[in-house]
Amino acid sequence: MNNKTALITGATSGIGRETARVFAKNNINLILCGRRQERLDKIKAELKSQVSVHTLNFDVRIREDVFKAIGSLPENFNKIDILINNAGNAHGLDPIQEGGIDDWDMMMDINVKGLLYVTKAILPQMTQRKHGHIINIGSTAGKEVYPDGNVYCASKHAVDALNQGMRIDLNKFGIRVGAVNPGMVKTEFSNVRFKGDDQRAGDVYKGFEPLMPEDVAEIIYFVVSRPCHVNIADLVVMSTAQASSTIVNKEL
Ligand code: NDP
Ligand code: 8X3
Repeated sequence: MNNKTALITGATSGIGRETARVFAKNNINLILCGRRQERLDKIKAELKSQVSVHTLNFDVRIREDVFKAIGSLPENFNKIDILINNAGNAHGLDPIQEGGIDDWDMMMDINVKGLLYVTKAILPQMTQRKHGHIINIGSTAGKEVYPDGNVYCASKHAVDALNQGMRIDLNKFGIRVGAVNPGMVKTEFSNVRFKGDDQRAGDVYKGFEPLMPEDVAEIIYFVVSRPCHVNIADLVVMSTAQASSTIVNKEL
């Protein structure tokens, strides 16, 4: 994987940050994106002795900022081989009749439109070079719908559809497109979903062994390190204790 460059959105936490660490260990140069500058600085300081690291601070919801940030990449970072569309989150867990419209806007704007903006900004150099690998981080919530998950599940079903659509449209350029769809992973995901109610967030992962972000990062590296003729198109991974969005064995 020497001399490859990956851009990871949502690299300041959870799955994105662990993916950055695993990629660095495997000599993949990094463009790390997020909104929390102090976290970007910290992860850059941690990894820069292993690989070249560039950070970009932008909100994936703000179209102009996405294009400006990606357009600002210096020469040595502007050929992106791997795009990890990871930035995303859930806001709230409410029945549809009680859901907050601001929460809905955030999920659709970040998980769907943000992913599209970043992809659109990066694709020209991939299509021109007829080269690239895009990994869309979906979710088991993009494969099934669970009670009160309505809009988050819709946003991840949209990622599932876009993953298929991108793969079809980019096929003629030889660009690989695939999704990694995790079940429950212990990250800041639930802290964000429950708006800083850390007790409620912690309870989500109590009584069973959930996936850790490292587990997903290792899988993402496996996917991107396959030979060029191999494209893992769609991968679902859950902890052993989890059988579906709502069935979790707490007696293992
Ligand atoms: P975290 O909350 O730990 O990380 C989310 C990342 O997304 C952060 O780095 C955050 O960075 C970034 N992000 C959020 N909003 C924006 C925004 N508007 N603009 C730019 N970056 C943003 O959660 P996870 O690591 O768990 O989530 C990563 C992905 O994995 C998401 O797409 C999530 O839906 C998906 N996923 C998570 C699962 C889980 O159970 N944890 C299971 C299945 C899928 P910053 O705040 O610095 O901008
Ligand atoms: C995150 C997994 O089950 O909390 O996408 O929606 S779940």
